[in-house]
Amino acid sequence: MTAASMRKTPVRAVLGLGSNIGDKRGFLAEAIRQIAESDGITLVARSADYRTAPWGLTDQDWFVNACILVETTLEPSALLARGLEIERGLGRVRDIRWGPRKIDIDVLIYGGEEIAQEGLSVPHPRIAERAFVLVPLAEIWPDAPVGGGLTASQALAECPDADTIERLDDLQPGHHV
Ligand code: GSY
Repeated sequence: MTAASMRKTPVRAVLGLGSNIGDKRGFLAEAIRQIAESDGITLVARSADYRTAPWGLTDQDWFVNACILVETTLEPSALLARGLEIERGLGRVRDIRWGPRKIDIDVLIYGGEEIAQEGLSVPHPRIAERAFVLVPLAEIWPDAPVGGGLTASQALAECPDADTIERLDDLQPGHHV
Protein backbone atom coordinates (compact mmCIF):
# COMPACT_ATOMS: atom_id res chain seq x y z
CA MET A 1 0.00 0.00 0.00
CA THR A 2 1.50 3.36 -0.99
CA ALA A 3 1.00 6.51 1.10
CA ALA A 4 -0.86 8.01 -1.87
CA SER A 5 -3.56 5.32 -1.59
CA MET A 6 -4.19 5.95 2.13
CA ARG A 7 -5.99 8.55 4.23
CA LYS A 8 -5.10 9.48 7.81
CA THR A 9 -8.72 9.63 8.99
CA PRO A 10 -10.97 6.62 8.29
CA VAL A 11 -13.96 7.20 6.03
CA ARG A 12 -17.31 5.36 6.19
CA ALA A 13 -17.96 3.54 2.97
CA VAL A 14 -20.58 1.09 1.75
CA LEU A 15 -19.88 -1.85 -0.52
CA GLY A 16 -22.63 -3.73 -2.32
CA LEU A 17 -22.15 -7.42 -3.05
CA GLY A 18 -23.99 -9.72 -5.40
CA SER A 19 -23.70 -13.23 -6.83
CA ASN A 20 -25.85 -15.36 -9.12
CA ILE A 21 -23.63 -18.33 -10.00
CA GLY A 22 -22.86 -21.44 -7.94
CA ASP A 23 -22.63 -21.16 -4.15
CA LYS A 24 -23.97 -17.60 -4.12
CA ARG A 25 -24.07 -17.12 -0.36
CA GLY A 26 -20.70 -18.82 -0.02
CA PHE A 27 -19.14 -16.33 -2.46
CA LEU A 28 -20.62 -13.42 -0.53
CA ALA A 29 -19.42 -14.78 2.80
CA GLU A 30 -15.91 -15.38 1.48
CA ALA A 31 -15.70 -11.95 -0.15
CA ILE A 32 -16.82 -10.26 3.07
CA ARG A 33 -14.27 -12.29 5.05
CA GLN A 34 -11.49 -11.16 2.71
CA ILE A 35 -12.65 -7.53 2.76
CA ALA A 36 -12.70 -7.57 6.57
CA GLU A 37 -9.14 -8.94 6.65
CA SER A 38 -7.82 -6.32 4.22
CA ASP A 39 -5.28 -3.74 5.32
CA GLY A 40 -6.94 -0.38 5.82
CA ILE A 41 -10.49 -1.75 6.06
CA THR A 42 -12.57 -2.43 9.20
CA LEU A 43 -15.95 -4.11 8.87
CA VAL A 44 -18.60 -2.17 10.82
CA ALA A 45 -21.89 -3.78 9.78
CA ARG A 46 -23.17 -6.51 7.47
CA SER A 47 -26.72 -6.78 6.17
CA ALA A 48 -28.56 -10.05 5.87
CA ASP A 49 -28.40 -11.84 2.54
CA TYR A 50 -31.35 -11.17 0.22
CA ARG A 51 -32.71 -13.18 -2.67
CA THR A 52 -33.38 -10.75 -5.52
CA ALA A 53 -34.74 -10.94 -9.06
CA PRO A 54 -32.18 -10.11 -11.78
CA TRP A 55 -32.15 -6.46 -12.84
CA GLY A 56 -30.91 -5.32 -16.26
CA LEU A 57 -30.60 -8.62 -18.06
CA THR A 58 -33.63 -10.38 -16.64
CA ASP A 59 -33.08 -13.73 -18.39
CA GLN A 60 -30.57 -15.03 -15.86
CA ASP A 61 -30.61 -16.71 -12.46
CA TRP A 62 -31.71 -14.85 -9.32
CA PHE A 63 -29.09 -13.09 -7.21
CA VAL A 64 -28.09 -13.04 -3.60
CA ASN A 65 -27.29 -9.47 -2.55
CA ALA A 66 -25.97 -7.89 0.62
CA CYS A 67 -24.35 -4.62 1.71
CA ILE A 68 -21.57 -3.96 4.17
CA LEU A 69 -20.55 -0.81 5.99
CA VAL A 70 -16.81 -0.36 6.47
CA GLU A 71 -14.42 2.20 7.82
CA THR A 72 -11.45 2.60 5.58
CA THR A 73 -8.26 4.56 5.23
CA LEU A 74 -8.01 3.47 1.58
CA GLU A 75 -8.59 6.10 -1.07
CA PRO A 76 -11.69 5.34 -3.21
CA SER A 77 -9.60 4.01 -6.11
CA ALA A 78 -7.65 1.72 -3.76
CA LEU A 79 -10.90 0.47 -2.20
CA LEU A 80 -12.26 -0.26 -5.68
CA ALA A 81 -9.00 -2.01 -6.62
CA ARG A 82 -9.18 -4.19 -3.51
CA GLY A 83 -12.72 -5.21 -4.42
CA LEU A 84 -11.66 -6.09 -7.97
CA GLU A 85 -8.73 -8.10 -6.63
CA ILE A 86 -11.08 -10.12 -4.41
CA GLU A 87 -13.49 -10.62 -7.33
CA ARG A 88 -10.65 -11.97 -9.49
CA GLY A 89 -9.43 -14.24 -6.68
CA LEU A 90 -12.91 -15.74 -6.40
CA GLY A 91 -12.93 -16.48 -10.12
CA ARG A 92 -15.07 -13.69 -11.51
CA VAL A 93 -14.81 -13.35 -15.29
CA ARG A 94 -16.00 -10.04 -16.76
CA ASP A 95 -17.56 -10.95 -20.10
CA ILE A 96 -21.24 -10.01 -20.53
CA ARG A 97 -22.30 -6.56 -19.30
CA TRP A 98 -25.01 -7.02 -16.65
CA GLY A 99 -24.53 -10.77 -17.13
CA PRO A 100 -24.15 -13.61 -14.59
CA ARG A 101 -21.33 -13.34 -12.08
CA LYS A 102 -19.83 -15.32 -9.20
CA ILE A 103 -19.22 -12.15 -7.24
CA ASP A 104 -19.68 -8.45 -7.77
CA ILE A 105 -18.31 -5.88 -5.33
CA ASP A 106 -19.39 -2.28 -5.92
CA VAL A 107 -18.27 0.83 -4.05
CA LEU A 108 -21.66 2.46 -3.42
CA ILE A 109 -20.87 5.23 -0.96
CA TYR A 110 -17.61 6.80 0.20
CA GLY A 111 -18.19 9.27 3.04
CA GLY A 112 -20.38 12.04 1.70
CA GLU A 113 -18.11 12.41 -1.30
CA GLU A 114 -19.11 12.68 -4.93
CA ILE A 115 -16.56 10.97 -7.13
CA ALA A 116 -16.52 10.76 -10.91
CA GLN A 117 -13.46 8.87 -12.04
CA GLU A 118 -12.85 6.35 -14.81
CA GLY A 119 -14.65 3.21 -13.59
CA LEU A 120 -15.85 4.76 -10.32
CA SER A 121 -18.97 6.91 -9.76
CA VAL A 122 -19.90 7.52 -6.13
CA PRO A 123 -22.55 7.59 -4.84
CA HIS A 124 -23.29 4.81 -7.29
CA PRO A 125 -25.62 6.50 -9.82
CA ARG A 126 -28.31 3.80 -9.81
CA ILE A 127 -28.65 3.09 -6.07
CA ALA A 128 -31.99 4.88 -5.79
CA GLU A 129 -33.61 2.77 -8.51
CA ARG A 130 -32.32 -0.62 -7.33
CA ALA A 131 -34.31 -2.27 -4.58
CA PHE A 132 -31.67 -5.02 -4.39
CA VAL A 133 -29.26 -2.36 -3.11
CA LEU A 134 -31.67 -0.19 -1.09
CA VAL A 135 -33.18 -2.97 1.02
CA PRO A 136 -29.87 -4.29 2.45
CA LEU A 137 -28.46 -0.76 2.67
CA ALA A 138 -31.45 0.60 4.60
CA GLU A 139 -31.15 -2.38 6.96
CA ILE A 140 -27.64 -1.36 8.07
CA TRP A 141 -27.71 2.42 7.46
CA PRO A 142 -31.19 3.90 6.87
CA ASP A 143 -29.80 7.45 6.68
CA ALA A 144 -27.13 6.58 4.11
CA PRO A 145 -26.81 9.36 1.50
CA VAL A 146 -27.73 7.76 -1.83
CA GLY A 147 -27.57 10.86 -4.03
CA GLY A 148 -30.17 13.41 -5.07
CA GLY A 149 -30.44 14.55 -1.44
CA LEU A 150 -32.18 11.29 -0.49
CA THR A 151 -31.44 8.81 2.26
CA ALA A 152 -31.64 5.07 1.68
CA SER A 153 -34.95 4.75 3.53
CA GLN A 154 -36.48 7.71 1.64
CA ALA A 155 -35.41 6.22 -1.72
CA LEU A 156 -36.71 2.82 -0.65
CA ALA A 157 -40.15 4.26 0.12
CA GLU A 158 -40.33 5.40 -3.55
CA CYS A 159 -38.89 2.20 -5.03
CA PRO A 160 -41.61 0.19 -6.82
CA ASP A 161 -40.16 -3.33 -6.59
CA ALA A 162 -39.00 -3.26 -2.95
CA ASP A 163 -41.52 -5.95 -2.00
CA THR A 164 -39.88 -8.46 -4.39
CA ILE A 165 -36.74 -8.60 -2.24
CA GLU A 166 -36.72 -11.65 0.04
CA ARG A 167 -34.61 -11.75 3.18
CA LEU A 168 -32.83 -15.09 3.57
CA ASP A 169 -32.42 -16.88 6.88
CA ASP A 170 -29.16 -16.53 8.71
CA LEU A 171 -26.89 -19.28 7.45
CA GLN A 172 -26.55 -22.48 9.43
CA PRO A 173 -23.27 -24.43 9.19
CA GLY A 174 -23.32 -26.55 6.04
CA HIS A 175 -26.43 -24.82 4.71
CA HIS A 176 -26.30 -23.47 1.16
CA VAL A 177 -28.95 -21.88 -1.04
O1 GSY B 1 -24.83 -4.30 -10.32
C1 GSY B 1 -24.72 -5.49 -9.69
C2 GSY B 1 -24.92 -6.68 -10.55
N1 GSY B 1 -26.31 -6.92 -10.90
C3 GSY B 1 -27.31 -7.35 -10.10
C4 GSY B 1 -27.36 -7.69 -8.74
O2 GSY B 1 -26.38 -7.63 -7.98
N2 GSY B 1 -28.59 -8.09 -8.27
C5 GSY B 1 -29.69 -8.16 -9.06
N3 GSY B 1 -30.83 -8.56 -8.52
N4 GSY B 1 -29.66 -7.85 -10.37
C6 GSY B 1 -28.48 -7.44 -10.87
N5 GSY B 1 -28.19 -7.06 -12.11
C7 GSY B 1 -26.88 -6.75 -12.11
S1 GSY B 1 -26.04 -6.17 -13.49
